[in-house]
Amino acid sequence: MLRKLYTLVFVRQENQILLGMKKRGFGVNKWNGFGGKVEPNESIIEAAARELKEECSLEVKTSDLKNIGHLEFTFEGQPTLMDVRVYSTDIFTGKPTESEEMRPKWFDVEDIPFDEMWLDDRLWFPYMFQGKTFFGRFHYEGFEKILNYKIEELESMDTFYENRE
Ligand code: 6OG
Repeated sequence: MLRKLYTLVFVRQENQILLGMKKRGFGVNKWNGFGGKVEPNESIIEAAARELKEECSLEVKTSDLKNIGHLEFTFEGQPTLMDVRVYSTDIFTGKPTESEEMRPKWFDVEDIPFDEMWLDDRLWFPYMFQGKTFFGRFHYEGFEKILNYKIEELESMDTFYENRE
């Protein structure tokens, strides 16, 4: 199966999390973190910082991005696996600003708009909010139905990647 690498960044501030309403393309009309495809000439973490800046103008140092999770998405009948590296930070500069791709908005963590998000989010966000590192695998049929999935807490992201190689 062809694996494609993506990033997904969540910016935190006190009791809030920054989400963006996707205005076009994959996941349009859903709130999500900020991210996208890793380009051939950059590291995953550089891609994470670049996408955050492109999509909502916030700047982060790569050393302040914490890898908190690993998500894999497959879609029935499609040959590619989306390999999504999830990062979190509460250290950033700038003010969230709307871009052509995303409309950013702060949400209280008790008030996440799950009804307007990917179905998987309500399954793994609790791990993120409890400060756990996690692995999740989701197999979708279309975009609104999960046929099967697995989520587990990880001891650490480092041991997860060491054991996969
Ligand atoms: P662009 O197409 O904008 O990158 N992504 C998902 N995020 C969640 N929470 N659930 C999913 O369930 C997702 N599938 C993809 C990865 C797509 C962005 O959307 C994320 C990227 O940050 C299926 O370049």
